[in-house]
Amino acid sequence: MFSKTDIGSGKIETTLVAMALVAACGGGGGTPTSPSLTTPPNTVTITSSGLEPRDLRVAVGTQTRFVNNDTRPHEIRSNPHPTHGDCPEINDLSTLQPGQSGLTRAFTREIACGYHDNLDDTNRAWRGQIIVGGASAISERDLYTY
Ligand SMILES: [Cu+2]
Repeated sequence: MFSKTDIGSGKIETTLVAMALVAACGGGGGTPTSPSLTTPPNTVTITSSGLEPRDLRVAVGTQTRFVNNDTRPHEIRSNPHPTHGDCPEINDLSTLQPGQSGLTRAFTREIACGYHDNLDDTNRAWRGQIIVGGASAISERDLYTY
């Protein structure tokens, strides 16, 4: 007897796994460079190297908490220095000692509020903005020069 050699009968079944690669783009229509709206509690953390985040977008009617995690005091005040008139809501913050935190007053209108550290007002590390509602953000150049 002879055995039939099974040549070529091995059927290679290739399973194709369709990898559905979801594109990373969200498809939203927002401005890519604009910070997204955060939900309360809105917090800016002051660190030894700067503000986190520097640009914070918040909803109308909300307050923002500043937490001083640096080793020196900071006095956050509204731009422009030294009159501090743009956003008085920010000026309610007391001088924050290391480890302290404080709240702004609630922001009641759509506005971009630039601020700085009144104890070190020329230092870019302490210049940031709170963008309320749909207001346009302050450009980096304007934020640093006001
Ligand atoms: Cu000032």
